[in-house]
Amino acid sequence: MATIVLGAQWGDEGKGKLVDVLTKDAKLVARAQGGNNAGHTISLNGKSYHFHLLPSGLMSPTCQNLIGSGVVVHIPSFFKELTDLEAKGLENVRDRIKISDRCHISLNVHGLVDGLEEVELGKDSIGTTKRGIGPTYSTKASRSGIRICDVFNKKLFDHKIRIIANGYKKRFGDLLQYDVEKEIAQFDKWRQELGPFVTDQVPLMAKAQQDNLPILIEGANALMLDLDFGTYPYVTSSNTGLGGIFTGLALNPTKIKSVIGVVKAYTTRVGGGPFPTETLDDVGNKLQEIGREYGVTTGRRRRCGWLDLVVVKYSTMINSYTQYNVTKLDVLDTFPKIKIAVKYVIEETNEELESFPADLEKLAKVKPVYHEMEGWNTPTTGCQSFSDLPKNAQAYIEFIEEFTGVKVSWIGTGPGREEMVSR
Ligand code: 2SA
Ligand code: GDP
Ligand code: MG
Repeated sequence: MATIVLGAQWGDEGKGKLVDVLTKDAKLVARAQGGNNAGHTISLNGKSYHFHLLPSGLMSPTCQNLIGSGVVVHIPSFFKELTDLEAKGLENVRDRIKISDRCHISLNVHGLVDGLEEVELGKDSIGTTKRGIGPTYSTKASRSGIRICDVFNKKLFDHKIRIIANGYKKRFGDLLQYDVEKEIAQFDKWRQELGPFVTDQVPLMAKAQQDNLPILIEGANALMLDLDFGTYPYVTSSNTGLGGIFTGLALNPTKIKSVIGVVKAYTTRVGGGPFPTETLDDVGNKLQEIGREYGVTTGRRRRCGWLDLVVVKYSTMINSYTQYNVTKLDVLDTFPKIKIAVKYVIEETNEELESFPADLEKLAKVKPVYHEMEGWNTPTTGCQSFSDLPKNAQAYIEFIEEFTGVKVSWIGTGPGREEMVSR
């Protein structure tokens, strides 16, 4: 049976930590979408482990891991991440990771083009991670992409990469400082080393499901960055919602045990795009500082604001969460008053919106309506059970449950593996 972990807001909710907590019961941990734009941090015994492209299931020494076919793979980053994790003391990582032969390759040229496209957009830039995610998925959709299986056919690979390079050269001219022959030579080096990691994911997933193995699926990025349901065009280029799990893995929908929505106790966003509850005052700065809200991949400062239940409810309608993990509750420990957005209104017309709007111009005019609650002014870190939490913190969690109709089964009270209240 499969457990799916998905981000319910704009990412960095703490999915990696929940995956780490649940990995002890899993035999296979799989990623289905995104690439090395993701950044999942796991803290254990005072050490921090960073995952970008690899599944966080590598933390458990007994767990097999899979990079599913919907993921875009930057090969140098794959090897660098393996080496970094080994240097931190994780054992047998190379024996516990497989990559689907259907994954598309993210080339160095895709990363360069990502940067040039952002410059072209000027003030409207998306604020991408510049990891080449958008260009790689564009190449895939335009049917000129290179898949992992193509790497092992040198003639085909060299032909395809030259076509991609030529196309970009025509578009960007001298702005594109890229030597295709150098990247071809790098692949000549990687080819042999890559071989043992590559697998046909379809029978692997089928067998795991036939054998009823506990499978854990790790979402990357989050619903509001979904290519179809997010704040388009300020999104990433994959389906980060439930749909992306099916296109990126051969998963039997009747074998899903739960879909866990990870909800940060406040909201953050990294990069450009609308963010109705963003607070640029002291509250935003305090959340940013206490929550240590910096991008794991790019080091960028994350924008911060109060919890937005309009977003969480919208996300829930799309992803059908069976449970939530509310994370970083401890970050709110010292706030005397805490606000939660419960609806949006457009002030000039007094129109109340039913759901999160598609139209960004409309979204720019919305004013969140807040429900204000008393803070708890008591540390939550170290609480072992729900009843240990201060009464006002319990009320905060219960408010989320009543508003959305979804049970909060885990509450994060610190970055460490043990700093998690289960109910
Ligand atoms: P991209 O690079 O094409 O996927 O960027 C498109 C948008 O998606 C956002 N995005 C992210 N948002 C939050 N966290 C992400 N991962 C890293 C992290 C980000 C970092 O864990 O901190 O280190 O900056 C992530 N990846 C992509 C991105 O900001 C754009 O808004
Ligand atoms: P992900 O992309 O959803 O996996 O999240 P990130 O790893 O990018 O960002 C979450 C950050 O918050 C990481 O640095 C985690 O170590 C940290 N974190 C996760 N859960 C908690 C929590 O409950 N409390 C605190 N204080 N930090 C947490
Ligand atoms: Mg992250």
